[in-house]
Amino acid sequence: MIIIMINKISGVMPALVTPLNNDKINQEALKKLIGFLLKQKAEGFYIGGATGEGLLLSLDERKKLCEKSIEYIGGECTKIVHITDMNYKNTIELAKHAEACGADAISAIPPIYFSYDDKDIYNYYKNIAASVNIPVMIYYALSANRVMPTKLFKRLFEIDNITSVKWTNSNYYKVIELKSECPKASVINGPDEMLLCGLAAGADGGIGSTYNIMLPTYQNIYELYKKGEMKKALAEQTKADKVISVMLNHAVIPTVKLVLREMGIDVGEAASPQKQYSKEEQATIIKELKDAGLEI
Ligand code: MN9
Repeated sequence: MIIIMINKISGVMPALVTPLNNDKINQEALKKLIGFLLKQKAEGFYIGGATGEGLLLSLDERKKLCEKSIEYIGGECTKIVHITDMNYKNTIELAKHAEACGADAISAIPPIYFSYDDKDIYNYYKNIAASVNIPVMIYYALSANRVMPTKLFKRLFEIDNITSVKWTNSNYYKVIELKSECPKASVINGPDEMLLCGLAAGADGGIGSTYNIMLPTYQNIYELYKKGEMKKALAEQTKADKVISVMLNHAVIPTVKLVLREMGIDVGEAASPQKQYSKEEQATIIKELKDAGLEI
């Protein structure tokens, strides 16, 4: 039996945007974006998830994204690679590939659109976990999944290398329950607009799309929360939420990409078939974001 050494996943980690050029990875911009976030002391990265548009990319591009991101990030930070594909064989191939590339963990969501019962979800994760010798993070996003009861999480966390969950869901009552029933589980907050709520419920960190453009704000929330300075933490969360409100009125990924381009990192447009804003729309959105307090 292989013993897996597992450090608890924690901290403030951007859900890395994938720089694209005609739906192909722009390696130079990827290096620049990672450098930009490392300079701001990102503790880890979530690669090729919803924000990274993994499900919209070809298998070859996803592998390249994984290889290059891990190479550019280097050894210090936590590297979590999202590996779900709509096709199960591809999922396992991506899981093994991520492990071979040096990922610290893989993350998966049951293929979106279809419906599953608890047994299907249990088997899905059990088989993925058995295919690698690195930790697995459950990606729990209600927009794509059915509700997973705490008893299902409990059974999943009995599997040695299932160690964490990315909680993209606003039910923090369930986070409190999960943390108390599964002490082993590391819970990573998904909704950026509620990082502080997640931390207050016991979350061990956060992963988010808007961390690409406001990382220091989320780091402040995390540090202030740890020091017990809740009023200041709430002020920082409110600052972030004003910006997020503007983004939610448009479309989050195309808007994050627009801001990064404005900051001088040419991450290109969101993958097809997502929105491409006209010049006028871009100017309006940037103005709204600046008015909401975003420093660009
Ligand atoms: O988990 C992201 N969730 C999704 C990460 O993409 C589904 C979040 O960072 C959101 O984009 C963000 C805005 O709602 O909270």
